Amino acid sequence: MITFSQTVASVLFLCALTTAQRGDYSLPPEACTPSDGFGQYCPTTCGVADYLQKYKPGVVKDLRDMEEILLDIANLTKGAQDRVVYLRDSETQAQKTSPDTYIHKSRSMLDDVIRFEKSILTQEEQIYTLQSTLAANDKRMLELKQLALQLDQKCKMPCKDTVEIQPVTGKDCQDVANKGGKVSGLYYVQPARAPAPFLVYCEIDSFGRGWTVLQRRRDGSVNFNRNWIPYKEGFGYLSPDDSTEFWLGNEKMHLLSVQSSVPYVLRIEMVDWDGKKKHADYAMFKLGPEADKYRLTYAYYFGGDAGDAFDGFDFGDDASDKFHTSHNGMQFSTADQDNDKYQGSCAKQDGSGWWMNRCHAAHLNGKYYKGGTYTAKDAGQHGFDNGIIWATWHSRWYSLKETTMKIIPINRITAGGQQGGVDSFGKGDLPSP
Ligand SMILES: [Ca+2]
Repeated sequence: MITFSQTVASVLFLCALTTAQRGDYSLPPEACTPSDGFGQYCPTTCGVADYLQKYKPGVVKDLRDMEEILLDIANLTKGAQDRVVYLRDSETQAQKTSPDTYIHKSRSMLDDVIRFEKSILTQEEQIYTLQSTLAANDKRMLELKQLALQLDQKCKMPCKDTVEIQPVTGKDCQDVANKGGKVSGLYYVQPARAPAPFLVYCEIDSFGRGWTVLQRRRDGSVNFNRNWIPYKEGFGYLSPDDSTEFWLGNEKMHLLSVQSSVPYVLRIEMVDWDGKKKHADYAMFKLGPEADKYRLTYAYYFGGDAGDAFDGFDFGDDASDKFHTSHNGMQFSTADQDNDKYQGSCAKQDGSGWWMNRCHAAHLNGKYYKGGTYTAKDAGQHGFDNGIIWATWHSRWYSLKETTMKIIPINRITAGGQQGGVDSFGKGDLPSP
C-alpha cells in the first residue's frame, strides 16, 4: 500500500516537473522543432511536454480521486490492522493470564465446531431421508385416498336398494302377518319385554302364517365357531331374500319365546346334499334367561319326518348314549362358557355354540362340510363329530347342506286346516325314507 502511494507521488512529481518545464518559455521555440530523425509521427521532447500539458488536468484529477480512494482503503486497512493488533494483544494477554485454560478452551471450541459441523451434515442427511420418506408417504396417501374414493363410489350403488325393510311391526312374525304383513322379508319386531325393536327375517306363507326365523345355514359362508357374546347377541347376516346365514341371538330368542301365554312351536327344517328335505317340530319351545344360560326346554316332539334327535340317539357306543346326547333341558355352551355335562368342553371340541349335553345327537351350528360325508380326520385336531348333524336322519359323520330354525305360536301351526298343517312342509317332493 505504501509502495503504491509512493508510485502515485512519483507520478505527481513528474507532472509537476513537466509543468515547470512547459512553463519555462525561456527555452527557444526552435528547441521544439521536430527532428526529422524521429519521423513526422514521433513526438519531440516538446511534443511530449505538450501532450502531458494537454492531458495533465484530467490525469491529475483522476489521480487525486484515486489517491483519495487509496487513502480511504489505507485507512480501512489501518483500522483492520489495528484490530488484528488489538486481538493479538488480547490473545497474548489472555495467554499470559491463563495460557492452559485458554488453549484448552480454544481447542475444545474448535473440536466443538468440528463436531457441530459433522452433526449438521448428519442431520442434513437425516432430514433428506425424512423428506424422501415423507414424499413417499404423501404419494401413498394420495393413492389410498383415490382407492377409497373408488371403493366408496362402488359401494354406493349396490348398497342403495338391497335392504328393504317392511313397514309392518309386531311382537313376532305371526303378529306381523296378522297385521297385514304378506310377504317374506325383513321386519322389526318387539317382543313384550324387549327394551327395543330388532330386525328379524319373517317367513310369511300363503296361509297367513308368520314364522320368525332363528337360525339359517345354507352355504357355509358364516363362521359359527363363536363365543358367548356373539351367540347371545346374534351374528351373520339377515337378508330380505333369505339368501344369507345367521344366528338371531340367544337373548332375542329368549325374549320371543317367553313373551306370550300362547306357547311356540320350534320347527327345524333340513336339506341334505341330495336335495332331500325333512323337518322336526317341538311344542312349547322356550329359551331360559341368560342367568340360566339360555336353557333349552320344550314339552314334546310335535311331529315331523326327520326324527326326534333332540331326544338323543343311541349310537351304539354306550348304553347311555341316548341319555347323554339328549338336548331338552340343556344350558347353552360356547367355547368360552362350558355349561355341558361332559368333563371336557363340547363346544370347544366341536367348534360351535349349542345346548350341549355330552355332547349331542343334534348339532345344527356345527362346521359346514361341503358334500355331506366327512371323517374324524377332516374334523381337525379333536377328531370329533363336529358337522351339522341330525342323527335320527343322517349319520353323525354326515353334515347337512341347509338348516332353518323358526318358531310360530302353536295355535297357528294347524291354522291353515289340513293343507296348512304339519304335513304341508315339503309335501310332494319328499320321498318317504
Ligand atoms: Ca364340560
